[in-house]
Amino acid sequence: MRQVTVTEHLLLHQKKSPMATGRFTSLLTELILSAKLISREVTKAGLVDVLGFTGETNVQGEKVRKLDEFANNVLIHRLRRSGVLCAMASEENGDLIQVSGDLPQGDYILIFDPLDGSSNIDVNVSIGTIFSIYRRPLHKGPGSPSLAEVLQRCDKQVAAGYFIYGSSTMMVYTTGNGVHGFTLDPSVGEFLLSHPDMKIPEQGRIYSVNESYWNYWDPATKEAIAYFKSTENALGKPYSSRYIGSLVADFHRNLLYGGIFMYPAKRRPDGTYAGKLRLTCEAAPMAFIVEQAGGLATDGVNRILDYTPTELHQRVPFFVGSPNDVRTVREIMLRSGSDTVPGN
Ligand code: FBP
Repeated sequence: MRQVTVTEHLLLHQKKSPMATGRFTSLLTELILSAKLISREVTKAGLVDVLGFTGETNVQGEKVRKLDEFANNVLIHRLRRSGVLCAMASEENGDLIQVSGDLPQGDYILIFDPLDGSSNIDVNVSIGTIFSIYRRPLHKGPGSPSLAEVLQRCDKQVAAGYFIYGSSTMMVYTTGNGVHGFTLDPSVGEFLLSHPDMKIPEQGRIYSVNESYWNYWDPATKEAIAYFKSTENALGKPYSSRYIGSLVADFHRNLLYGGIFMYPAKRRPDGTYAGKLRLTCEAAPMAFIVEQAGGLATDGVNRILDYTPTELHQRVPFFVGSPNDVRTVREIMLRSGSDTVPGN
């Protein structure tokens, strides 16, 4: 296959995608440089002092890992200088990250999870960086965007993607014209097209969920998980159980093989239910990608892309993958009247 770089791919798709403007290309170029710097640090993690914790605690109340902080700093530093952003938001930062006045600005908004799969960071298991891009709504006057301008309906994303740092480093992204995968060739330092026009199989054969939370799920959720383990399902035999504990890695495998990743809502001490994964920097970008690949993404019932975030770090129950499987979960949740799903 002729070697096609990301920039070339964007230019090739210029006609089809209003996104392929020089400004978007420079945004993607800075994201790609950041990912190369993060990938280099991840691959030599055991040799340099980037394993373990920084001693800080992030806005999620989680202890910050050195590699997470490294990735976050690299992305903020590089993207601030892209000249095409007006604001950023990171899973690691409580508030919006403003692109200060003396640097050229643009009208793109970038939301990202600098290093997804934090429980796997220090143990050489695949992790990733997730990104989601919006345009600033038409606005009057100078000044940085307000939170309301950033928290747009999730189907307003103009691009989304992830980098996966695994046996190879890959980039998978969409601008609304299908999903395309590129593999980093370390010998030339370029991401080259390796998976054009990715499509998720209609029918899955893998289910990915952390079953240790069984006792925190509501009956409808348990019924849905039991479906994938039973012999009475669409396959006529149990789906294969695979759970890496890195959303990017579990999602990527299911995108290629067909399957469903689930992070259902868990019951909290006060008896209410809540999801774990963040809507803006995890669920929404993965939902845009999977739908562009022919799949579906819901909170069990409602389409993730129909959500309008109410806060930057809002969490949602998340079910994503092959359409037949996500639809099945929805039917079970509606039939059993799950009270974990907003508005159900
Ligand atoms: P981070 O972005 O902080 O890593 O959190 C998200 C995540 O690690 C996902 O990648 C993964 O799917 C999930 O949390 C694992 O959670 P759990 O350990 O509860 O199964």
